[in-house]
Amino acid sequence: MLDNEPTPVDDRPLDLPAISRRHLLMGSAGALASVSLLGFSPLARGQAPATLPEFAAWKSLNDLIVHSANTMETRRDAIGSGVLTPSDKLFVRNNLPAPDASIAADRDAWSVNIDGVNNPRALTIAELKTMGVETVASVLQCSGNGRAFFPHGAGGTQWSVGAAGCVLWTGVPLKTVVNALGGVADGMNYITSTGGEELPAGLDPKTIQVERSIPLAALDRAMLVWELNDNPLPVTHGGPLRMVIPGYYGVNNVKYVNNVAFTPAQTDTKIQVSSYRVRDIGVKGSADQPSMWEMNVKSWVTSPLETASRGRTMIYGVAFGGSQAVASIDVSLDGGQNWQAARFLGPDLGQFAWRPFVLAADLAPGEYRVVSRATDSQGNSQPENRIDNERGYGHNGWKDHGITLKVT
Ligand SMILES: Nc1nc2c(c(=O)[nH]1)N[C@H]1C(S)=C(S)[C@@H](COP(=O)(O)O)O[C@H]1N2
Ligand SMILES: [Mo]
Repeated sequence: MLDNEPTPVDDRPLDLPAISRRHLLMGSAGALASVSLLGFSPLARGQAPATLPEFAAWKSLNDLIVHSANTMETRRDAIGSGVLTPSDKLFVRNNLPAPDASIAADRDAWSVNIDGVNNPRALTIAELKTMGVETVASVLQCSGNGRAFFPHGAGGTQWSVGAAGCVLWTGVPLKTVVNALGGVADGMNYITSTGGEELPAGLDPKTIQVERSIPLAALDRAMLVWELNDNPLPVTHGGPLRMVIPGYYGVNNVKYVNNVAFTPAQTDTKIQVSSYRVRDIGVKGSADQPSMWEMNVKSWVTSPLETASRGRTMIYGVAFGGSQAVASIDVSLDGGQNWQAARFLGPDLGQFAWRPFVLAADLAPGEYRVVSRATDSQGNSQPENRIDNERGYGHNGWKDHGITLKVT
């Protein structure tokens, strides 16, 4: 196994037999060192490694909870009240070991094959950069963000709130590329993106490859991205090139993308067919269940989280609409009995961005249950309760995301 997860493993597609670990270690000496340093050996739950894995060594350790060598989340108290998440605080989640840093040695030479268009061909980043460029702010969030709040013990990384961040992506809209290649071929219904990780030998690629299909309608927002927060996209986050689908869960944002195909049907990879499927507890994943595509409306308080002094307290949090813009945010200090409108803070970076919020509260000594509830531009509000499901996906219930504040 590649992760520190007990079985059933995670929202990742991997159920690798023990021998496969050896295949995965066959890479460069550097990869070998980083693997043995943090180990893919199981860590006891709650026992975090004290260091960052080599491929994410540039990250801010103090701002992260390191769940495993492949999974790091932003600490709730490190999210802050900023409009954007600094790259060194952004969560990391890899289903497969990250490729070697050398894949970004010559970024402009990275090539992506575009298929299922009228004039299919491969394009380098250098060529993509001549076709068009846009910047979008969007929330990147893992499907399992909030999994730790499911009482049935949903298998996988026990993310709290920090498997999410709001960042700037710069690249070319996929639609621009497709138009330059004669448009989408007839009869195509999905956009299928393939991750460029090297796959271990001896295993059926379908069971491990990160290849995801999303509805063709997402062509209006899809981007091929080479910058994160105004800097070259780190390999840690999918550089040199990544597919970004604003408003869609993290897994659809394929890193190290080397193939984009317009396809009549969804890919038959395991990560598409049976992983990332929402179903009742105890039920196996299958293609007839909803896939983790568009995100829903969500918010949480980020400060203060435990204690405050009596008097005026500024309560901060973040809110986003998911696939829609967020429209309003309410905060309750008594566990959801009474609600007050909070104020959005800072510039609005658009439909797919999150918005920090703040509520000024005058607090007498005592205990407060602080919860937040966002509403999107279509009038959808966060539900009170989570919808229980086998893998703990898509949790946007406001009750579980609350905090208990002691005011003295
Ligand atoms: N090629 C590739 N793309 C990938 C993954 C991966 O393992 N390989 N993980 C996916 C998942 S499950 C998530 S949540 C996001 C995490 O992105 P980040 O590591 O940049 O935060 O990347 C997605 N894209
Ligand atoms: Mo994810």
